[in-house]
Amino acid sequence: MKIIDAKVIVCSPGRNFVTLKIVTDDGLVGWGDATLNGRELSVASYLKDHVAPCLIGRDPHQIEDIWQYLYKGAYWRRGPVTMTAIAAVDMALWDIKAKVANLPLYQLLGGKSRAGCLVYGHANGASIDDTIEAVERHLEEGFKAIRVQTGVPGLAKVYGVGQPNGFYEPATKGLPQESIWSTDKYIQHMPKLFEALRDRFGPDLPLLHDVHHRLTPIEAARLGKMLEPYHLFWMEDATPAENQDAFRLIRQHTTTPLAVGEVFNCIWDCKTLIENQLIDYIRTSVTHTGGISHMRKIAALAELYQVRTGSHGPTDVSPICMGAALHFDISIPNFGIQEYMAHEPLVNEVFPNSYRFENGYMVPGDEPGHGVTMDEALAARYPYDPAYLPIARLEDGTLWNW
Ligand code: GCO
Ligand code: MG
Repeated sequence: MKIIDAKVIVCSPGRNFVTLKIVTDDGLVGWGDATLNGRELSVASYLKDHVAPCLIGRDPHQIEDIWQYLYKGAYWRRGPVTMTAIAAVDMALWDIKAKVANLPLYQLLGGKSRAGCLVYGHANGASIDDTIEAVERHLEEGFKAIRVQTGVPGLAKVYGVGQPNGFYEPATKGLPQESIWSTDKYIQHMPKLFEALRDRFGPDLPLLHDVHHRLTPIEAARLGKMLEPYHLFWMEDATPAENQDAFRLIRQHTTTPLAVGEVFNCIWDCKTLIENQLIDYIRTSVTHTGGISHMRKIAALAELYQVRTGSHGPTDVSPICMGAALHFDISIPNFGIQEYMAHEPLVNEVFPNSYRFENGYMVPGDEPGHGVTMDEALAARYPYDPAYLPIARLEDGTLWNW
């Protein structure tokens, strides 16, 4: 069998997605997600101009060899653009291999290690009361684990906190918007939120919180300590993770579990944190971290240290990523939790899929492959529309960490 076409499709059914379609001479099609929020066209070009020509004529079964060819052969290794492009190829090739085998992809990855994948939804509100209502809505929908974000008194806008209906979209159309950030105001407010949540919902509900890289190491240590009485499932991205020694400092001060890695793109980004047991959950995703092949290596390394996975699953990766992620999640021994921000109905029409949310868990479909395809004709009606994440500044105008 040979690859005869590798086509890159950019579309924007409400938000931008980059998709790779690999076609074989047997008429099989494999789909990969290559969406890098706010930098979409760089991955589209990397794939179209530099990767696709190298794929034509290759045997799609040689997944590991093609992975190594793209990683080592490029000379320039790692980085979000490269690793997202390789991920899309990897996902599409696993999709094809599973279709040839006539099996759902998880069967090729070792079969099911669990009945379903625990997911967490996003509850957020401008005030603590609004946030409590958002948590109630999630419980009614069946969620068994919930990430909570809330507005901070004195700050006009807080990233991750949406409109009155609770929905938020990370990127906005046009150039990046700017908002003002105050760490002091934030840190003083957060314990009040979690105290109110525990009062209302009791001790059992798994609650997660995302700090979005905004704190210094000692501030993160302080917040982790302040939140200990409310025993979070995790505190995510407490500091920017380029300085990984920061996690040593945070760890020395708090038992609040730590999650990091949604902006990591390869195993080398994870190695120190995992081997030194400085984190509890690794948040790399199939789309941004080299695909299923590379994610399996990261999970295997993490398994040695009782670090579990908690993959990034925002609306800014396509349903193809969610489909592939669920086959990965259900198969590995050290799965922890999967983020699940449901896509808008139109996105699910553009990317028909068979995964299901059932009583707090997600399960992949059972048809051959990863179970997600694309309606190219529908996608063509929604051309690329630039959108960007917002930017944070301190009250004195200093550009702050994202
Ligand atoms: C999360 C993330 C998102 C990101 C977004 C960036 O935990 O889901 O932090 O909110 O900011 O995916 O593209
Ligand atoms: Mg996050």
